[in-house]
Amino acid sequence: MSQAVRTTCAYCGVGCGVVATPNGERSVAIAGDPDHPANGGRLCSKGTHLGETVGLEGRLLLPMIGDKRASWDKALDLVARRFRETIARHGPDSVAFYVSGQLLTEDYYVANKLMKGFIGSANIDTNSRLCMSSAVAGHVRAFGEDVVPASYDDLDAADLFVLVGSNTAWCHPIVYQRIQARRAASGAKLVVIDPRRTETCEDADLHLAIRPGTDVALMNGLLAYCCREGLVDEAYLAASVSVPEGFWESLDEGHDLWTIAKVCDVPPADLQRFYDLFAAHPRTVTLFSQGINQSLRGTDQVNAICNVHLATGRIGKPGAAPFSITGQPNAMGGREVGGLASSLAAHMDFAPDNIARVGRFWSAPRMATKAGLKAVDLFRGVSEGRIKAIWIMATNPAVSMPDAGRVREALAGCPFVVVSDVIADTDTTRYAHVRLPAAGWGEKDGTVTNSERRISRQRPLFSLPGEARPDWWIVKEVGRRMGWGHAFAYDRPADVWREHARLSAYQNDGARLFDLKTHAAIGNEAYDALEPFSWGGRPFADSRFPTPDGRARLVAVRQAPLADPLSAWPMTLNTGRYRDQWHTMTRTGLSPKLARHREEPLVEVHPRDAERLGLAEGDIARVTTPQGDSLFRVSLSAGQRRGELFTPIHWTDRQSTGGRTGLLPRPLVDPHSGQPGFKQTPARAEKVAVEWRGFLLLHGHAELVPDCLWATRVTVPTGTLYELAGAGDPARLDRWLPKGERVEVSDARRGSRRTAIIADGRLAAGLFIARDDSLPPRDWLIAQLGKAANAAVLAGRPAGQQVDRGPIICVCFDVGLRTIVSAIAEQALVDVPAIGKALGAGTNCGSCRPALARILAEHPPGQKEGIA
Ligand SMILES: Nc1nc2c(c(=O)[nH]1)N[C@H]1C(S)=C(S)[C@@H](COP(=O)(O)OP(=O)(O)OC[C@H]3O[C@@H](n4cnc5c(=O)[nH]c(N)nc54)[C@H](O)[C@@H]3O)O[C@H]1N2
Ligand SMILES: Nc1nc2c(c(=O)[nH]1)N[C@H]1C(S)=C(S)[C@@H](COP(=O)(O)OP(=O)(O)OC[C@H]3O[C@@H](n4cnc5c(=O)[nH]c(N)nc54)[C@H](O)[C@@H]3O)O[C@H]1N2
Ligand code: SF4
Ligand SMILES: [Mo]
Repeated sequence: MSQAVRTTCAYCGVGCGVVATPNGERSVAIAGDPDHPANGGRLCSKGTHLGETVGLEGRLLLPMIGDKRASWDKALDLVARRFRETIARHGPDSVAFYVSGQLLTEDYYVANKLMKGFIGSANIDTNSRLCMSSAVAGHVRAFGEDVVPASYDDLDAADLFVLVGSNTAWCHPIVYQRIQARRAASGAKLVVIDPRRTETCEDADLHLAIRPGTDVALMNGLLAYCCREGLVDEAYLAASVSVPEGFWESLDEGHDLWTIAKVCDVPPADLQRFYDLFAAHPRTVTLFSQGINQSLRGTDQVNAICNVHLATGRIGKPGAAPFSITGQPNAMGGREVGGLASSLAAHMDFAPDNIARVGRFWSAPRMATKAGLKAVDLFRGVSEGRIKAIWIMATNPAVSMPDAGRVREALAGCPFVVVSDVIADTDTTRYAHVRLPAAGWGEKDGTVTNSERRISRQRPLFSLPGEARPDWWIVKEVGRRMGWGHAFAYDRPADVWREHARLSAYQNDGARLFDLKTHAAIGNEAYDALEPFSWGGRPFADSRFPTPDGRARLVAVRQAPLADPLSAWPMTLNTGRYRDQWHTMTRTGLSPKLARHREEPLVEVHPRDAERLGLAEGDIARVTTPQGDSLFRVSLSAGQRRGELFTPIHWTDRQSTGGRTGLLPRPLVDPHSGQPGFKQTPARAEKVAVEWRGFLLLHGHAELVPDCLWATRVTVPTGTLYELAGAGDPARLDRWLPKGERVEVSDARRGSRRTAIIADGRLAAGLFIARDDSLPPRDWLIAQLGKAANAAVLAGRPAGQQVDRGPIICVCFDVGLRTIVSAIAEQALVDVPAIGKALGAGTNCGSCRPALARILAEHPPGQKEGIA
């Protein structure tokens, strides 16, 4: 057993501390770090199962030029030469970097410095543009600087939580658990504002299922109410906030309860209840995420929230703040180094004295003089041939950009594409001329900043596999080879950290809250031992803001008119996340446990819409938008608003023939932030004719996806499962079966066929096809993979036993829906803790607790068992 290492989770912006104990070659035991202030020892399902994702399956381990392996020298020389040549012929703006909130701060800093100080362009943008750039733009408008004025301590002090456009229970589970703990301890209230009824709403005091895109009306309505009821803090406004002329008058008309209820399409009584809760609880934290940011009016929506907090003085005090919760582990670190095309560095913009100051600090030969292209424009630049060389790091834009089909075409036509990734074959690396193998989580060494401005170390657990190298090293080597060796002479992440910290303090004198001077001179050992710390203290506690006059600003924002659905596009497509998958699944996709929560990409539809569209549970539907189309498995959900569809962002060409959500959103953006409006795309859905369904099970890890109408790969213990559906003769699937003894039964009348391949007496594969609903459950067969077997496996179950546990709800203890429902009935379990006592479910990471609460509500004890 090796030493335990304290590090930070690979996934979301909650930034939980992890204690990782390597216990063999690429194997590690994971626990929450009880001493980390972000999580106090807790981890969600994704963090808990990090150990299942550190294997080397699919890793990119060598630099590759085209399909040939290359030495690092050759690959780096080529990248440096092609970028140099392109700049020499077409100028600095003909090249671009597209980077990521999954880089460490040190990686990010070096990439930003190379582009903005040495290449002389600001064409470096990041996937954070798709994620929280509206929050950045809103903060700058309201406070003068991109400062998140909240911390997790505020969650422990709040009396009212308002979650707007955030599925916190799934996407920031430990924040959600902290909210729940506060509610249990103090009776604090929870209001959720989301067009969908998500699991976050399960236990809420109030859920407002507003019409999508009406958040400005809702918040302005609340502000008008505050005005009427005397909740506006006049003294605070007078001392600390600038109010534009006509601001209050603009709220006089059209902001009464009835009008707002109508615009937002919520019951007036519910709206009144929201107002009452707001009035009764001055300690309010409003947490917001992608339902607010990913909108064509994202920045205005952020300011509508900030306006309410500023006007009521609910900011800079314990338990009172607007709180933008960030998505990626280092979204905030990226903002701090200035990794967005619209900022320069260290919370400085492109004002002339900032350019001069940063130029002096870097001794930069060629400073960028203006903002660069934002993500959507940047890929448009590639598509129009203005950008002729692009370097993509730690992001998968062929999947995650809006209108991803056009992004793929742009990359296919780009003269020079470099991709640094940990995975060899992603939908983006397929377009790369050069692939550079980056160090991944568990190997990387540096810092990340979480949602509450807390900086923590990520520390290595394993030595670098193959020839993988950290991103900061790769970028500095290219900088050196482009001729700037002196400026990129870093030997270790701590060298980069010190420079970054010094820049934040350089000629700052309190002008910017972001200032790391206390950590600028630390030695290598102190850096290695760095404990989590946050910068900025309690921002705005002194009621002063980083604007020229020291005052915050109310920003007049109006609800944009709502377009009626067009006849060709009668539905609206909303997109987002699943509890147990992370983005394009390059890592969570390796975990059999995490795969169990949602095995396939679903399109969620309200049952009444489904009826109208002729869709039934389990059907395959084609979702079409003006941008493209893709197939999804239909899931009926009464939690959907009528007229809306919801699809997940996770599935790629690597896992499935369908589920390609990225092809569907339009490349339209918020005018202030450039953030795409991912949450509302005109769409339609229709049933796709399927003649048969089936599944293919293979022993061992498999990479390819069978080419039939519907094929989705699911990682299972010791093998791979493909869920299948199609039309025509399924016989061509036979070529996916390995060699071995073939046993088969078929029923010509029902059109079903069951085939198993037995190699050396063990089950190597199974292919089950049916034209009715006679497919056996998968669990037992999965457990037989690689085990001694004979033709009896074709039954799909052991003789005489019922083994179907139903869909897995608790991935930690592998507890299925049917097991839970029977236990509730048989043991008269009355609440979630009782289920935990009986079955273990929900007692480890806790991510499934909202689901358990829902199951209890749907199948209360005393009711006769029965699941549709
Ligand atoms: N499990 C998991 N967790 C993650 C991630 C992951 O991939 N998987 N990714 C991380 C990242 S990078 C991010 S950015 C965060 C995102 O975290 P969230 O923002 O919580 O996640 P989303 O599912 O994108 O969207 C949130 C909600 O916005 C709602 N919404 C849509 N339109 C509107 C609207 O007009 N108004 C309002 N009020 N709400 C609306 C949607 O219905 C959805 O439930 O999650 C982070 N955490
Ligand atoms: N329709 C729709 N689209 C969306 C969203 C939505 O809600 N709806 N959400 C948007 C948001 S908020 C986000 S954040 C994006 C996320 O979208 P992406 O950033 O494209 O998704 P990831 O799968 O996280 O991509 C990370 C890539 O980096 C690789 N990687 C991991 N660690 C490292 C490392 O240390 N170094 C290097 N070089 N590579 C590494 C991974 O293998 C993977 O290929 O998607 C956006 N797209
Ligand atoms: S909430 Fe979950 S995914 Fe996010 S940092 Fe914590 S353990 Fe990781
Ligand atoms: Mo994100």
